[in-house]
Amino acid sequence: MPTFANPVLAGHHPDPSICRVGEDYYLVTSSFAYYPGLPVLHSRDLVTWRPVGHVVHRPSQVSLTGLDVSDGLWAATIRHHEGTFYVVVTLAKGRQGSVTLLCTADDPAGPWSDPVTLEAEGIDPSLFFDDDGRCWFTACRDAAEPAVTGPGELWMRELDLGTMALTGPTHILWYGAMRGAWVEAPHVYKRDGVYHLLAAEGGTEHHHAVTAARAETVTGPYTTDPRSPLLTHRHRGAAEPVHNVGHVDLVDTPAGETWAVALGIRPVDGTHTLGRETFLVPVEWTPRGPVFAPDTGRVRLTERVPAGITGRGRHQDDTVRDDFTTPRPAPEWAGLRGPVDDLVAPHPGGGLTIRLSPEPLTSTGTPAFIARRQQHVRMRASTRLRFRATEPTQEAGLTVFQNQRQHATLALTVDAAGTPQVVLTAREAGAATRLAAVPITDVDVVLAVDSDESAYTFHVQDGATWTTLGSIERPFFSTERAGGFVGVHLGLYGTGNAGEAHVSWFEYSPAQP
Ligand code: 6LW
Repeated sequence: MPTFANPVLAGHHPDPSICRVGEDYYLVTSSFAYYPGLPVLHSRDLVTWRPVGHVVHRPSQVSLTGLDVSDGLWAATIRHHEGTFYVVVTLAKGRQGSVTLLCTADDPAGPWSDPVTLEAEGIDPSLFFDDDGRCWFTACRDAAEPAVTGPGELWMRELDLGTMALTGPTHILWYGAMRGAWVEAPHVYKRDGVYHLLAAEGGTEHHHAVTAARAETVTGPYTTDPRSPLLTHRHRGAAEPVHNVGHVDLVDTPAGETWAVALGIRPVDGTHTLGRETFLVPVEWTPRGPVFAPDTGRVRLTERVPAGITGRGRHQDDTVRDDFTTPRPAPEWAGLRGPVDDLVAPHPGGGLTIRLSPEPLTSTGTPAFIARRQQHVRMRASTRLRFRATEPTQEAGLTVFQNQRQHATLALTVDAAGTPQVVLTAREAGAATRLAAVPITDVDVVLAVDSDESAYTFHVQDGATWTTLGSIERPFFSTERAGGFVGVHLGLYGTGNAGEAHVSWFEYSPAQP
């Protein structure tokens, strides 16, 4: 039987939401303070995905300035109805929902509309289009009476598609199956005349789980599916390769199957650095409701392919070399909190120019920085960089970036006497530790970082000579250590009052297992 490898979207791709139009699948994931925001990916087979655009691609749509990397755009839902794509999303501040936004587009590659602000509290908004054309908005929020109902509640209001505003009464749908934990990530589906409400409970960490309720009428009353949780790895031991499974969205295929996209992580010795990733899980509808992974009850690293497609390798396991020959960096690259077009721009002759900015990586502004996800624990990221600093405050280089408080830099700069050098620095919670500095003879060098299960190791090639500056243990960059919701990114950056750095190429190379 042909198989595919999970996760189908490796590295930081949390909170997946999916819809299908004909033979085309579209998926969005959370992007937090990265900009452009809310990547939209396209697939014909559910296994191989290609980025096609972003929902947030103009700074006038959303301001992310001042936000922690793990705030910003959380847990969007994408739906298609009568020729229009709809995305609802939370803008989070201080780890709480602040505003709920709705954007629309005729083409999921964009352009997307300016957002409409919905009068909705809480997080994890979703839309359900019923057979009669009415649209129902759901989200989760703090429960009014947590001592009675548990901490969270799922609620619903109608969305008037003419005025793009919520209308009519608020319906409280459900408090979850487990009650002890917040209930979130609601999505409603209709099957054989029954409304199925799926949710996530237990939090996005080890206790994450998919639970369900059902109703005869869209607004309820909803009764708990007694099989809940329907999908979880909370009961699995440390040897289980995939953990934190939950936050699903369902899609029906033209071949008559149903599949779920789910969030999960791949920890190594109890910590994870790649972030929350997107896995694909088969679903079978039974009279009792959806059954996830009917053969095993588990999200597996190797799964049978959806009916109607042939097995294939993941192109995300290929080496990617970027010479920056397109007018803009490829959609895999993102900056922080706003456009960096003025700061980081492909050079007409190829390569990338980084105009140094005084905004440091430690700020909550928009530094001269672009990054792509780390998608494999074992990999090498390398870049050829030319930069002549005139003072030690000017630096350009490669960064292993978890967030503005937790990252490492391998920087080309000068010492106080003006001698070019490469410096390795680790930053954690505001404290910078200079781990190594090596003088170099040429200001055109290759900077490289290798990672594996134990560490990230940093190197420079100066002329024909490779020098290893040092290693930082892998858990330093983990979510367990740094907190938050994002995975490690590999970035190119330049900090300082003046100067330009030139990147000839960047290469990301997964090590073959
Ligand atoms: C997301 C929510 C969650 O909105 O984390 O804990 C939030 N669970 O479902 C950010 O990804």
